Amino acid sequence: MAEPAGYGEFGASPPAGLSAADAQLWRAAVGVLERNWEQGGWTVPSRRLYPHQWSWDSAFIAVGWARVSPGRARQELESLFAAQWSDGRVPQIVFNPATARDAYFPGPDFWRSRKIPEAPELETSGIVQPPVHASAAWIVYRADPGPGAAFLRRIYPALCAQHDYLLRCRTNADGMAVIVHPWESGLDNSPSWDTELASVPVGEGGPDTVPGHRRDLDHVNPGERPTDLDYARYIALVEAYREHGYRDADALPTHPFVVADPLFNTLLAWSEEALAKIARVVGARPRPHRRRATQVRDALVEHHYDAAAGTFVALGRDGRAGAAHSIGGIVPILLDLPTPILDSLLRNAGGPRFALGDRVPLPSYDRTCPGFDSTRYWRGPAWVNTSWLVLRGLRRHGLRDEAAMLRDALVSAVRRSGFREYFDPIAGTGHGCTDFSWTAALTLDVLAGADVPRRRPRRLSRI
Ligand code: 2M8
Repeated sequence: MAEPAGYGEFGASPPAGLSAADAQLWRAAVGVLERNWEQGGWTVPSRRLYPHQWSWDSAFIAVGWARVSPGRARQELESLFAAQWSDGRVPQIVFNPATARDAYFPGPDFWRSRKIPEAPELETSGIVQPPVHASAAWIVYRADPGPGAAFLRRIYPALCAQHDYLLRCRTNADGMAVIVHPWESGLDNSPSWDTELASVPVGEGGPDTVPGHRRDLDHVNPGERPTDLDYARYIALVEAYREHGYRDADALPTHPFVVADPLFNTLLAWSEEALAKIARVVGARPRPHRRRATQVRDALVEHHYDAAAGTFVALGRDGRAGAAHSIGGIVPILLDLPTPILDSLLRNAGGPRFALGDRVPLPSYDRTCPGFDSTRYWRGPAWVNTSWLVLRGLRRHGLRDEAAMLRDALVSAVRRSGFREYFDPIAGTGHGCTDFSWTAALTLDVLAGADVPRRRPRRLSRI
């Protein structure tokens, strides 16, 4: 399915017009992607901490490759979709057969995908990640429309199958896609999941016993990772889902964690919008995609907007709201929203909670909340991917000044601290692993100037 690499169509040289410092940053970012590229046609998020292919990482990474080598960008996405299950799900992890089976925990022996009839030949995990892939595919196409059109024709059916799976097997009564594991959110230990996770029964060894060796702790300071109790629950949730052969119809009625998440659904709606544009290129019908994008957006606004908090919140199965003021509540700015909601999101982003305008990108969690932890993973640190999504949203709404501030914050955090996995949103220091692929990839996109608003689009006053 994948075409030859074709590396270097655009070359590693920075685009004209960058300052000397930005040009240097550009070359360094390309160097990270180069070092993390695997011969099979995809990029590891990090050589040691994440030595396999991750689903939404590949989408962000493809956006970066598109600036340097659209051939590699296309390969990145196509190699991921080569591991799509026959039911349409795109797995969170595709295990690299050339990597030691115990290099990452939980690895292929834990997931046991070979036992699942719907799973592909390559071993994978059995859960998904946020569906940002169609949006990435569109960006990749736009970078190189010539060969990009054939790429879109190849990947369009797989992208549709990915979305159909979510809408067929994972949609709740509100019309929102649900996640069955915090790992599916991409924001693994966000305080948004604390309430739902608290009721997940843990294994026989006791609440803090992880049945396996946590490889992550060999590479990163434990104070910057989820706790053992979190991991005990993560493992228990996979076991509960795996027991049902990862079949949603069987698992979901009793599954202990079923959550509708604003970030996941925003990316679903955004990607449906992208599918509408892709459909036009490949000669398919855009309207069903536009309709779905609107339906998901409307459900999000109707059921997940917390007017008192001025942000979007996750909801558990019985409607219990997760903690407000996660970055996931601001990411819906990517969509067309009623003006009062857009204004509230901006107030939140610009106020003390998220401090847009500071020298660092947006924190993953409210800086003013007692649960905020500036260095522990998704409980506070600033991540480049979520800030990039907000940046795209600011650009969509023509918010030039805010977009410029966030762009500068992103670039200066990386310039100061390197291509780290995440950053302390107050001190600006880098944390987690080094040479992290999506940090490098999205820095390339930002440096290339995609954040400059081109037009002032219509704002919806009501839906
Ligand atoms: C992190 O998640 C993985 C599990 O998927 C882990 O902690 O081992 C998250 O940051 C996730 O969003 C990301 O896709 C993954 C790989 O970068 O790492």
